[in-house]
Amino acid sequence: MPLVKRDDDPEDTLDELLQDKARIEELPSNDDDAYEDVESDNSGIPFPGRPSKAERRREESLPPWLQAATLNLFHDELQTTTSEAQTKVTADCLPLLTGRDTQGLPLNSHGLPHLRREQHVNFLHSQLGPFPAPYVAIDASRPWFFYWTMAGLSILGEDVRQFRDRLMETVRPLQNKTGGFGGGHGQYSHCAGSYATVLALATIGGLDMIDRKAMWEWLGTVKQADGGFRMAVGAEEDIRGAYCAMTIITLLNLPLDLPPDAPARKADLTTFTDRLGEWVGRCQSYEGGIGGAPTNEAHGAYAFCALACLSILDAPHVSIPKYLDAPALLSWLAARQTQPEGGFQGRQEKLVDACYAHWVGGCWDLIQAAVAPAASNGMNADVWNRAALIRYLLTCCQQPGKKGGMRDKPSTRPDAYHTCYSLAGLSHAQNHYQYDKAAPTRDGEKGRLTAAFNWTAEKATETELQGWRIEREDVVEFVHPVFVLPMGVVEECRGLFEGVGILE
Ligand code: FPP
Ligand code: K
Ligand code: ZN
Repeated sequence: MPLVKRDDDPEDTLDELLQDKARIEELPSNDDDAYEDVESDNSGIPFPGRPSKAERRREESLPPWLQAATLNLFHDELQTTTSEAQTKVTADCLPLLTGRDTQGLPLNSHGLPHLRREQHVNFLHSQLGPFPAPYVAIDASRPWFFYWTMAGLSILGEDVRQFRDRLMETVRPLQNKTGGFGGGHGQYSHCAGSYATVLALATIGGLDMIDRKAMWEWLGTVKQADGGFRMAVGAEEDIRGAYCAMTIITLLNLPLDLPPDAPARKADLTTFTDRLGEWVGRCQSYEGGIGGAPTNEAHGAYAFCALACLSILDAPHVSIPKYLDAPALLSWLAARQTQPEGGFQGRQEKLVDACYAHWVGGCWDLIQAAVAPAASNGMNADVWNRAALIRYLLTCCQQPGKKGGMRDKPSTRPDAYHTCYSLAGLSHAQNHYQYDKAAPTRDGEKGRLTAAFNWTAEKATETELQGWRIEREDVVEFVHPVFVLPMGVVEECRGLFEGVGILE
């Protein structure tokens, strides 16, 4: 952050600035009473927003233009709807982050709440339905509920195969004869509904109920001449479509060749991947982040779609720098972690939200594999704060009481979407994911995109867990960095249709 000088005193020279810098460096940073306020609140968690006495003394000894308030670290002098909303969120979060208010949750030895596994499992079970009448408004999102619940339960370590028959019966009417899945019975096929259904079916081992040939043909109707994908025939073309379509193609091992009748063939495209990387590249905005479509505002959810889509096309260190300004994206992503909350916001000047623990938090494995490959111990490359994200999720986003589930932020109610993506975000923060450049392709995989199958996962060390103030029992399962599924499920999918054409 640039140090903006606020008083317009022309007398201040570079010499003075340097003297102030020297003074700051001399100030005690670790004196004995630095944490006295923290000790008194008994949580053992360093306070992110409220300064200790020593910090206050240090702050007061600084020239006014270097003080936190001047630098807008804590408050914006200009009151706007945006700044008021931010102030309120910070006020809601601080007591939870610092352990002043533990919401009655059982705490670990560091003073952080334990992960409420059992309650979150129960909450996700409740999200399988039946639902009260107002849920009709999200009828078209039914496949998402299948995915969020199956993925969320899996990340918590539950065996979801118990839902196999029930889920297959439920999604059967959603599959259209012309290929793909709609959001509900009788609805047109849609990339989002198809993606969520394919992923949910994958978790329960139910992919063979899919008509792969029809899916391939339907996807051919949404591929566009400019390289991107529409969400449905005649619907918006955006980067969700690109990620969803490439995920479906890869997991189901559909041919990369466009079907003979695909409209994009008229523009001389012959495969699903033609012009796709270039189209994704066009979604990068002047901010460095990724918009939903070319010229749109950058948003974290779309950054994940872009990085994951490129990581399907090829190895991340090949495809990401090829189509994106990766350093600019890295820098944009790094600015999305909010303080003092510690979670991620979706875009500039907006509020922290737990779902971005995945949409932004899931970008790190992908982009770091491209531009900041980890040291051999795999732990030195982070440009984000894992401990802060973990603390935000455990303290601010777990619904207290019997109900369980996870929420966007303390002022909101838990839902299946935030529960799933909070848990996925927790998994990104608590575990290590590496792209294995040396991973071999297998016999029978010629012509298939295999890059996304080359990820390995590793648990954190005891020292890391200490540093993040969590205990082993609160660590969740691995999630695949590209497909957001259990690692084992992806491995199973890889083998399932290996060498199986679409006419069989
Ligand atoms: C803004 O909502 C949100 C967006 C512009 C994008 C949302 C998209 C996703 C979460 C997922 C897309 C990915 C797939 C695979 C379907 P807002 O203005 O309510 O939130 P904000 O204030 O946090 O930006
Ligand atoms: K939001
Ligand atoms: Zn959210």
